[in-house]
Amino acid sequence: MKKNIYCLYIVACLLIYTTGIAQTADKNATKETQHLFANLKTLLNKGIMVGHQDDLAYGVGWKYEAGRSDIKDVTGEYPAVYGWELGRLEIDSPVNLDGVPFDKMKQFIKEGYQRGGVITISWHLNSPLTGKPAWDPSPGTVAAILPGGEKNNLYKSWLDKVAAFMLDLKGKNGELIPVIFRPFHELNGSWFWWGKNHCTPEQLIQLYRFTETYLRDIKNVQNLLYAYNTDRFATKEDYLERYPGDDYVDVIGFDIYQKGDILANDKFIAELDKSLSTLEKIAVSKNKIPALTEFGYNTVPDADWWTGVFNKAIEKHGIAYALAWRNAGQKSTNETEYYVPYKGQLSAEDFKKFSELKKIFFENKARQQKLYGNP
Ligand code: BMA
Repeated sequence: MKKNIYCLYIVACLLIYTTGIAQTADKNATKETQHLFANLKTLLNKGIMVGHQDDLAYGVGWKYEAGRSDIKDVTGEYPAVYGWELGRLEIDSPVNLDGVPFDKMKQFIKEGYQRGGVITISWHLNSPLTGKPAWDPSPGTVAAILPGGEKNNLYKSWLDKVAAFMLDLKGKNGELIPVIFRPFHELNGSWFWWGKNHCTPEQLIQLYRFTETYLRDIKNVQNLLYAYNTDRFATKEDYLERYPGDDYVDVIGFDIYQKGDILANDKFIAELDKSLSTLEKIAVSKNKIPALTEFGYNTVPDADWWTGVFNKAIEKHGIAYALAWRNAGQKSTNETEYYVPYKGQLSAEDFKKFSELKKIFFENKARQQKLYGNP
């Protein structure tokens, strides 16, 4: 009898192993990081967390007011997910490319984590070849920073700075704060130097793997989940063209923005819905976490956009989160940019309604999930 029970135990272990109970890409990830990964998977059956880029730093018409957030002004709650951006950390600038001081950013990250929220970080790094911004598509940049390339050492020195930043994010008990890092985002577009027309799929894959291996195994950064992040895409094959492999990825996502007239609402719903279905299928087959890594409709010019358009597209789906892009407000270029309403904005009431939907999670419901606790 004892022998049978023992055999059953072995079979169960083998089954768990072969059916691939998911593991983080970093096998030595910290306990909290592994918990976050497991808990995000469970969350897929419960709700969708809403996030916002730079939420605590500024909003439309304000900057650095302690405790303020456009999302909180409208809904009474902070977002569940906080997006931050490292562009210009690599050149030792004290502020990022959107003017956010890195020391303040670290503090905001701690606050968000302490509230039970999730942190995700993007990196619009300059071109290591030309020193110009990420949008400089000078040919050969990716080739130059790969091992053997003339700028590989420079690129490694930039990764050293990213590593130091990540390792400086600590919670109350000294534990490292888990971060969903999404390098080389929108990699199937051609507006960044790492984009589709500026390198081969093999080069991008090599770069992604090099970056991750360097941070993880050379710099011992163990608090990262890695996101593979395209822009809008047509098919599964299109989506996976530059995928670095299951061993390198935890979260899979894409970025999508509604543009133009509200007459295009139906078209946007259809595209987002279809793309999310494809993403979910890929996530199930690969045991990864699907997420909408960036979204928005600039200046939200539709009073019912949140419940009438956005929620219609996402409600049937099991994604961990959706991150709205930043509320820059009036920019120095005179353009206006914001993706969530501020108090009194046309779509503010509808955003509040959206925040009260059962399946939509802001700060309070996210905290109840205890995303960093033992699953
Ligand atoms: C873009 C815009 C820019 C910003 C960049 C990086 O989408 O918001 O104003 O500099 O992202 O955050």
